[in-house]
Amino acid sequence: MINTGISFIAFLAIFFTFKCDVGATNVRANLTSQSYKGKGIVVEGNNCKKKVYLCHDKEIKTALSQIQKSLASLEEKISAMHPNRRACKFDFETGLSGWKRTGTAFNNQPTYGDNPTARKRGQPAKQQGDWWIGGAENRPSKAATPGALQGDGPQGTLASPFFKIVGKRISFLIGGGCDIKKVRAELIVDHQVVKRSTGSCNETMSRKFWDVHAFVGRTAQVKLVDHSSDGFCHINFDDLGGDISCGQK
Ligand SMILES: [Ca+2]
Repeated sequence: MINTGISFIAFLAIFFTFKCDVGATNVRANLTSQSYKGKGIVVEGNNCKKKVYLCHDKEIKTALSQIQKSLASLEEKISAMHPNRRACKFDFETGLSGWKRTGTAFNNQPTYGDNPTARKRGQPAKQQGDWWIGGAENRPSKAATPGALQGDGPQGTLASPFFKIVGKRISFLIGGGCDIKKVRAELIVDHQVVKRSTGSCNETMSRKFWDVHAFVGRTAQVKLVDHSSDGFCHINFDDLGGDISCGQK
């Protein structure tokens, strides 16, 4: 979208340099709602001391039509470059959807509903939707006993499908344990762990973000790790999304 935005601005500048002929090599065009309703578009060039109104409504409509066509063409070119890629997120509302387990810690996932509240834990999951990863929970279906636990004993990992990093930020909900050496979420790029997060020793999940601008264009995956049976050693997780796309390994 950044490139699209830059192209949009560049096109706008070039168009009004030609169309409005203000004699400036670098022209900045400001589009405001007042401009649309009023006399036209305010064009302010490097050599201009004052803002001037040069375009009437018909020219504005023509300009917008050409801009829209240009953007549509640009979007088609971007799509053609990446025919199999699509924006994606992982929220567990339809199951694990390609996530792969090792060990037994995640055998009962995803968890249905706010299971901690169902057993009066006093720490609501605050999950997205109905389904989430509750590392200590044992409610893998709507029919299962509300509030049931598997506890901290089982260990294992749960790895996401591969995705492509396409922007600067990945976001997710995380909760559960707080010893990052034992329980955590990892971002893995080219078989290397490049980011890690854990909970705050509370079942309630909160939104966290990873700055991934250094990995744009790289293939990655998220792995949930539970390497301990100690107290509060489980990880809660949900709603992984942000600047990622799926469909290509
Ligand atoms: Ca969810």
